[in-house]
Amino acid sequence: SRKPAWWKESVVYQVYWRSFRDTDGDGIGDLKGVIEKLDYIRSLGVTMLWVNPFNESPDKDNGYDVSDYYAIMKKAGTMADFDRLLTETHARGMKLMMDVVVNHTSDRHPWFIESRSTRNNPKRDWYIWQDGKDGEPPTNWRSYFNPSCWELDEATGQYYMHSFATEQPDLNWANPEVREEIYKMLRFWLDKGVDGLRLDALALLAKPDKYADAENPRDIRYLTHNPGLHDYLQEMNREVFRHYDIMTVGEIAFATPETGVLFVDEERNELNTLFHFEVADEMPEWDMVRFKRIQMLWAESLKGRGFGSQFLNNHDHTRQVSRYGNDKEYREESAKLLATMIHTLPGIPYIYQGEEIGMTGVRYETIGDYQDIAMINKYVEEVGKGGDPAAVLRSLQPLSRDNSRSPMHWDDSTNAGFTKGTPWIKINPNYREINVERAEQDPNSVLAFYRKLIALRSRSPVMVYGDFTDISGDDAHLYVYMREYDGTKWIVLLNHGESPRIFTFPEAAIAQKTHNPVLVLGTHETSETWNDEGTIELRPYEARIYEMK
Ligand code: TEU
Repeated sequence: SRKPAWWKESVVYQVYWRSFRDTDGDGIGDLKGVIEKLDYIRSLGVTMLWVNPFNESPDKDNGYDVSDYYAIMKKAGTMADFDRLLTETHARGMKLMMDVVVNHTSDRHPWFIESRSTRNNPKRDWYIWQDGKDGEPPTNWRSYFNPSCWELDEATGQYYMHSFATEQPDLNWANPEVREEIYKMLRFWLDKGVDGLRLDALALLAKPDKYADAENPRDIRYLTHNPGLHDYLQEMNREVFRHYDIMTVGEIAFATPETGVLFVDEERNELNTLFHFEVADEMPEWDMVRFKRIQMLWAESLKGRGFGSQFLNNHDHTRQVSRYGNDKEYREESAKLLATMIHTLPGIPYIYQGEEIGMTGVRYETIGDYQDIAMINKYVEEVGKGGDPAAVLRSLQPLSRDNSRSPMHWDDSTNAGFTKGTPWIKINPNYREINVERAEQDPNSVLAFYRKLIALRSRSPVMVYGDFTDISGDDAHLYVYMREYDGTKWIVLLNHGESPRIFTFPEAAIAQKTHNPVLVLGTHETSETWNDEGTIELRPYEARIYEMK
């Protein structure tokens, strides 16, 4: 995995277009809005945009329910807008990554409409249909968004499977016609010049080989990593990926260091990179010791074999400064510290829109203000079981996907400069304080820091290809590691916490400064390094990167 490749050097900026910039006043962002802001995105120094799904869709799950893979959602714009977005992105030296949803379609997709029409329709087998068991669903499996992944189709008397919402029936990947149709669709977009694919919910493509009850239905791992999955990915690579100079990243739920490497091992010809969720899904709040262990195990397992990703938030996960930093007294400091960490750990860094100005999670007052289908379904389920509505709402707020879906803050004008209409989802009231315009005027802003960090990567191969060694052990707040590549040696020091802390280097050689440490970048002004005893004091949420000259 040391072999240089452009995609390994990527810094990706995720654009949740419906919440980015609205140009036509309907309250929903659009592709024209993304085009309008391309110079801003370019100014960050990122190399690639990941744009969330914009295919035609009834929009039950914000575009993750596609009804026409060859058309643009009307809310997003037209095919001409898309073509211009691609050209304009390329004209600025950046690449475009599309988000493709191939595990399921919308229930309004013509394939599904045909499939459900009669039991002997030629497309019946394009989805997963099963008979019920004694008037009950075929199995006790849950879906991500509902108590059951099975929905009875009254007309034909069978159940179809949906791993997500009822309106998102799962495709049957065991059927070669389905696979060929998906490959054809991918080629259509790649032939247009799309440079990358973010492949949604990939771990779910292969279904369990037996339709039998799960022992613990709440742990939905059984929906993922089933036999046949890697055959599909190798076929997809053979049929599509390898014929284009692209970057592929798979969303692989429940990937572990042992199973994850199988998706990205360069010898296996499946995907370039993956997202795993050991942090975003499985670490509810900051846990430094656990985080270090996760990083170390992934670094060990990917070393020399494949490439991973680094992210702490996206459109499904609460904003990182609120969840993993301190969005009150240390909002700017902790936003910078988390950024330093994500950009200096091994793997491709992802920035979710608004993260670069330290946007925080939202708290809407009523369930009616929330739009996230996952949250709303969970609310209905819990209240239905007798939960107190106010308590249920409170329990769902911290991790609601809407935390990161509230619109981007451009300036302090009405609706944060996002729209002249009524926004589809409420704006976070703190936009007057946290917005791009204001950040642009402050040389010490989070935004200015992101620009420095990203520029640093473009001239520092050590950030991309460097070996990684954690030298901080199990310290619960300090994270200190080395990156080394081709004679360049870096030491990154991070103090994740609200009090000053002293770090003592374990290794005598480093402590004795056999090299001269030069500060490459830091979150705070400083002229000191470590002293002769090999100790160094870091302020709350301070991060420093040293090069050993
Ligand atoms: O998410 C899939 C998914 O499994 C997430 O719900 C989960 O939180 C996690 O990140 C993976 O373990 C994708 C999309 O990102 C999400 O927005 C869609 O709702 C979902 O697929 C269905 O298409």
